[in-house]
Order: sequence, then C-alpha cells, then structure tokens
Amino acid sequence: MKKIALVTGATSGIGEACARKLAENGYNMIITGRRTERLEAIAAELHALDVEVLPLVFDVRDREAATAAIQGLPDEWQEIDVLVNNAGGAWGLEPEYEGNYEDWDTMIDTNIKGLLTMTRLVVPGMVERDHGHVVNIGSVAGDAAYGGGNVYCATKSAVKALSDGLRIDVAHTKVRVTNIKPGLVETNFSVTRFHGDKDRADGVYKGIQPLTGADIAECVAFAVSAPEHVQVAELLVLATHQASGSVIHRQ
Ligand code: NDP
Ligand code: 8X3
Repeated sequence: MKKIALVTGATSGIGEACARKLAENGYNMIITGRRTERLEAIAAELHALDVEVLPLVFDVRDREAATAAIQGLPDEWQEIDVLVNNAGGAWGLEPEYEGNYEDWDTMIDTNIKGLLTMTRLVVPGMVERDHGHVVNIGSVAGDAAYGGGNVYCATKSAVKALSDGLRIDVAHTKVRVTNIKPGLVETNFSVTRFHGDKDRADGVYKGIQPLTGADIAECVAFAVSAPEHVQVAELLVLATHQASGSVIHRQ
C-alpha cells in the first residue's frame, strides 16, 4: 500500500515542489491551498505520476474548515504518514514601529496558528499508530531577525520552538519532526511580501542564484526517506552566496 503525504500550500513554490517530489517518490498525495483551480491543475499533473491525489481547498487560518477537511477524510486517506506544514508567507517589510496590523495578523494566523491547527488535527493519528513524520517549513529568518523582518522572523522562530516542542512531546513514539529552514528561494514569496509588486520582488533575487522550490523538496524527501531510526531534526539550507538572513553577496 502506498504511503500518504499531506502538503499544505501546495498551489505554489516550495509546497508545489514538495507535492511533486513526494508523488514522484510514490506517495499518494493530499494537497491543500485556497485556490481551487490551481489545486485542481496540480492534482491533474500529479495523477499522471500514477499516484492517487486528493485536493482539499481550505484556508489554514479557518480552524473550522481545517477540522472539517481533516475529520471528513475518506477512510482510505486517514492514515497520513507525512505532514508537510508549508502554507505561509511574509506580508510586508516595514520597520516594526511602522508595521501594518493586518499583515501582522495574517502572518501570525497563517505561519503559527495555521501550522499548529494542522499539527493538532493530524498528529494524534500518528501517535496512535506510532508512525509518522511532520516536516515544518521554517526559515533562516527564524534563526535571527533582519531589517524589516520583525514579525515574519518571529513567526519562523515560533516554527522552530513548535518543532522542538513537538519533537519532545512525541519522543516516546516513532513519530519524527523535522524543521527545514530555507534561505532565499525564488517563489511567489516576495510578490506576496510586497503585496503584488513584481518588480520589487524580482529585486530580491538580483545578482544571486537563489534556491528553487525543487531544491527544498529534495531536502524534504531526504528527511522523510531516512531510515525510521534517523530523525533529521533541522536542516538550514542557503543559497551558496548567502551566509545568513541578512548577509547576501550579490554580483
Ligand atoms: P509561495 O507564495 O510561492 O507559496 C505559499 C503557499 O502557501 C501557497 O501555496 C499558498 O496557497 C499557501 N498559503 C498561504 N496562505 C495560506 C492560507 N491562509 N491557507 C492555505 N494556504 C495558504 O511561497 P513559498 O513557496 O516560498 O512559501 C512556502 C513556505 O516556505 C512559507 O511558509 C514560507 O514562509 C517558507 N519559506 C520561504 C522561503 C522563500 O525564500 N521563498 C524561505 C524560507 C521559508 P494559496 O494561495 O492557494 O492559499
Ligand atoms: C524566507 C527567507 O530570508 O527571505 O523565509 O526571509 S528570507
């Protein structure tokens, strides 16, 4: 029987690449996001890889919708082997004293509370079955703050704390917890951060070869395919000319 992986935020970037990579590796895929059409298109593409695909449209900030989606899973989809908590992003790059309240709430509700909700819904089954793997997509931004990163960095520090906390809480089981911390990955991330300003977003990746979603998907695949006694607790993955969240060498 094929294993099952659930990837949140599979409509774009890192999540989409993870869904593709895990499907290539033979997982039946539950893919989630808010954009129905995009999710359906990706589902069709994954189907061609000869795996089963279940697209679920909901906002991870909507606890009721998330609960209904997970509790309503058909029997054959209930035993999730891998949860990739990827849905998230950055909204705004203002100094902390000038930040936008709505952007702050979006980041906290999505990156922290959404991830927690998914963990709360999926992990009890893993603990019961004494088997499973939670991969949280953290960030280099969670290791140290950078200018304008304030709240986003705080949410990714929270992802580290929640990954470490969960790892402690499931240490008596075979459930594994991995925090993947990417640096610059060229996705829709910066377009979202700059509220749709594509030119400004493109500037983020000027003069440096950034990582791709596929690079991060390789790391996720590496962590989940390690032997069951091996727990990759964290992976910090940077572009070669990036040394930290704020040290980037551009040519
Ligand atoms: P993208 O903007 O390309 O993708 C974000 C994904 O998250 C989309 O699939 C989006 O789907 C989904 N999403 C956002 N908000 C919600 C929500 N409320 N409910 C459900 N899904 C949601 O960015 P990335 O692929 O780069 O980002 C993915 C993760 O990687 C994020 O957690 C980000 O913080 C992290 N990361 C990114 C880095 C980068 O440099 N790009 C580096 C380090 C970490 P939809 O719009 O359909 O809902
Ligand atoms: C995304 C990486 O450093 O651009 O989490 O914020 S960074």
